[in-house]
This record gives sequence, structure tokens and C-alpha cells, in this order.
Amino acid sequence: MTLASPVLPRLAAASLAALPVAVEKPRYDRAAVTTGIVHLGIGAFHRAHQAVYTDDVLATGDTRWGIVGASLRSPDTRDALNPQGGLYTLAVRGNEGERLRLVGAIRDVLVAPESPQALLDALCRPSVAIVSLTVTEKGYCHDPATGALDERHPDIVHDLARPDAPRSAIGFLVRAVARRRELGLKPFTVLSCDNLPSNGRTLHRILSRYAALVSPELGTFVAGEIACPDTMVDRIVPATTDEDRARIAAALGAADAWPVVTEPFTQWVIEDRFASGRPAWEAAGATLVADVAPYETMKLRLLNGSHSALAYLGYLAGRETVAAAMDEPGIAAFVAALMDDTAPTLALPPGADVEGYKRSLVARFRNAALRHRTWQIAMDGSQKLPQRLLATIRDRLAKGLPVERHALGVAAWMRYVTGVDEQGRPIDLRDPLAADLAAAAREAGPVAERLAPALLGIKSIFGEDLPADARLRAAIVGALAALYRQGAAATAAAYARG
Ligand code: CS2
Repeated sequence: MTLASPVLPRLAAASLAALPVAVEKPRYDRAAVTTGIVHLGIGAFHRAHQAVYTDDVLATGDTRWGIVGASLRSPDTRDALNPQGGLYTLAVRGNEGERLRLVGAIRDVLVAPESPQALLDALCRPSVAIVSLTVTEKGYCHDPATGALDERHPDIVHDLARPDAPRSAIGFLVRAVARRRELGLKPFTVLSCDNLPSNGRTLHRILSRYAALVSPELGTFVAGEIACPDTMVDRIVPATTDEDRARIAAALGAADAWPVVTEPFTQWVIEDRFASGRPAWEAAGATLVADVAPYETMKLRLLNGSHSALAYLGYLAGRETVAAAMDEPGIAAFVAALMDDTAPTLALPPGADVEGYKRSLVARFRNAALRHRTWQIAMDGSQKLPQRLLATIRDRLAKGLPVERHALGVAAWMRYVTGVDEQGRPIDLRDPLAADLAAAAREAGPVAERLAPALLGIKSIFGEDLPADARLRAAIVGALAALYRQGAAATAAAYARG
């Protein structure tokens, strides 16, 4: 990690008062804050979303909800944040410029692989009432098509053999649940904040199954006693760049090793089902409801579905960012048409204005102050397609509606995972199934009639039903052939029209 400037002092709690007045600072006594939340996967998204809602709650005077974060892989976030006393800058960028705010909700960051025991100890603190997670889709060690625990996942195999020194979020959670029970502590609520369908229910199923593999009795306890509310989380948070670091350091007059950059929009819908209390996140703008499903489906299919289509088509068309992809008229028209095709599959949340929602998504995608790389969103497609595009395809097939546009989204992913772009340059493919995808692509070659069925045959993505559907197969082969023939920009334009 390179600091923005060797001459500026490092951001620190002691020098908060010296920062420019325009920079918003924590409005509470950080020394009075205690730990109520442990967060697994303390990346940029958590720091731009849940940590900010919690920071607002701390400012209301309820100081029980400080966050201890944990990285399950690398020490980078700990090395950036701990020397700053957990403080970091949130840079909100929209048409009206950039607003800077220092967030103080994070008290400490742990690095799980360096000391699994330190994280287990944190999870077993009596004051901890909530363990939240942003570990990305692949962090659930599940089969994306069915949502079930992948019992052959190397981390799961490892954690079942070494339950005292887990690697996966699942292994840590179940070990901590068991230990708290032995200690007579109240159970924590487990709050998934990832873009999975029915994220809480899915996690509950995975945890219960894993616990049952540890012991049938623990399985029954987890299934019966551990609350995993569903959530819908929404805020666009591109990876921080060195340019962001330099600009923010200059504005602060202090070097922040890892600021986070985001958009003005933020939304959090939470199922109100907590075992041991929760922060009054509604005071910070969150919506607490009895049923998250309609909010989540609308967001996953309209926002994330469009995002993935934009990522693959945009990348193939040589567009580096989402905003640049939206500047390609054919791609922008295609995304609008894709959303029109998605809308009839949604059971809308109460009072939803789907036309307004679609318009707001277009405006958010066009936010050129965010450099959200198409390559970033293209990552881990095998884990994302089922809930973003395939669920919509299933619903449209069941209603007898055409699936050509969603099939183009899938075909663009297929074209992308061949690992070679339209100019013949290699693509840096990141996906837990990268090896399988590359093997399928190598075997089939760049021929739509062979490549489409080869990839469609991957059951953990497409299940048993989709590969067997002749309409879908034909639609994907047709879209893929068009991508090879005329490229992503022209194909998107043609599919937007008809
Ligand atoms: C994006 C999401 O990277 C991705 O896959 O689609 O991270 C998206 O920006 C967020 O879900 C927005 O809430």
C-alpha cells in the first residue's frame, strides 16, 4: 500500500480538530463506544454502507454499537485502518461535487488468518449482539444454483477438520455459536449484507447444515435458535484508486491510507427479527420491515442484473467504466430494454414506483464522478448470474415470454469468460470457477453452437432445468453468434430494438 503523500501527517484521532471544517467528523465521544457488532469482511462496501448507518446511530448517543471488523484473507485493511484508530474518510461523489466525512464506528480490525483465536474471542464477547457479513457471494461456500452448502468446498472440508482454527465465515460463525452456548452467553444475530437471494434464509440454511455436520445436536440448535434476518443492501462503491487517495489527502491535509468512495444514494432494508437487540438503524434512514423479499428481488434483478449486463457488454465493447458503457448509445438503450423485460417478473414492494426506480438506476449508472470499472463488476460471474439474470429468465420462460435480451446478458458473460476480448487481448478473469470456465472455453473454441452448451452444462450455475430448455438454448446460441459476428456494441443496439 502506498500512502498518498510522504509529507502529509497520517490521519489520526488526535488531529481530528485540525481537519478542515467542511469535513464532517464523528459527533460523539469515540472513547465511550463499546463493541456491539463484529463484522466479517471489512471491505469498502461495509465501510460505505452499514458502518455509516451505525456511525449515525452512535451519534444519537447510543454508544453500544461500535464495530470490530475482521478480514478473512488479507491484512491490508487492518494495516490501513488500525494506525488511524479505525478512522477513515467516506467520499460521497455526485453531480454536486464531493463531500467528505470521517467515520468513527470501527474500533479495531482483526486479520483472521493471522489469529483465528483472536476473532473467535471477539465473536464470544458478551457485549456482541450482532455479527454482520459482507464476504461476497463466493464467501458463503455454497452452490449458487441451489443455495445449499457446498460440502466439498475446500474451506468447508478444512473447517470441519479443524473447527478450532476455521478459515471460512461459516466455520467461524458456527464455532462461535457453539462456544457462546457453552459459556451461557446470549446468541448473536447473524446479518448477511451480501447480494444473495433471501440472504438471511440462505445463510441460515448453510449454517444449519454445516452445524449438523459438526454434530446433529448443534445443527438443531442453530436451526432453532439463530436468527438470520434478510436484508437488501444498496450503494455503489467502486474500488478506491491511488488517485482517490491523493485527492482526498490533499483535501484533508492528512493521509488516509484507505478512504472509500461512493455515490449519494444509499438504501438498507432489514427484516426486523433480532435475537438480542439492534441499533436503531431506522434513525439513520434504514427501513425495517417484516418481508424483505420484494425489495431484494427488485434490486437484484433490476440493479445488479443490469450491472452485470453492462459489465460484460461494456468490457467487451472496450468501455472501462459503467458510466463509459452508458455513453455507448446501443448499450444504454439495451439496458433500458432489459429493465423493461425484467419488471413484469417482480412482485413489487408496497408503494414501489418501478418506473421511477428504473430512471434512478440509469442516473446512478451515468454518475461519471464514480470510476466503477466494468472489470470489477464482471468478477465472480458464476456466483452472480443465478440471482441477477437466470431467475428472471426462469420466470419469463414460465410465463411464455421471450428471453432474448436476458440471454444476451448471459451470452456476453460467456464471451467474456473465454478470456479473450474483441481485440484479441487477454482478459484477467477472476472467478472461483475460472479453471472450469477456461477448460470449457478451450474445448469448445470460439464457436457459439459449441461454447453455449458447454457453459450451460455447468450445473452449479444453471441447474438442471435451464440447459434442457430449448428456447433458452436457442436464444443464447443466437446472442453469442451475434456477439462473435458484430461485437458487443452493435449486438446490444440490435437487441434493444427488437
Ligand atoms: C455490483 C454491486 O460489483 C457488483 O457486482 O453489481 O457491487 C453493486 O454495485 C451493488 O450491489 C450496489 O448496491
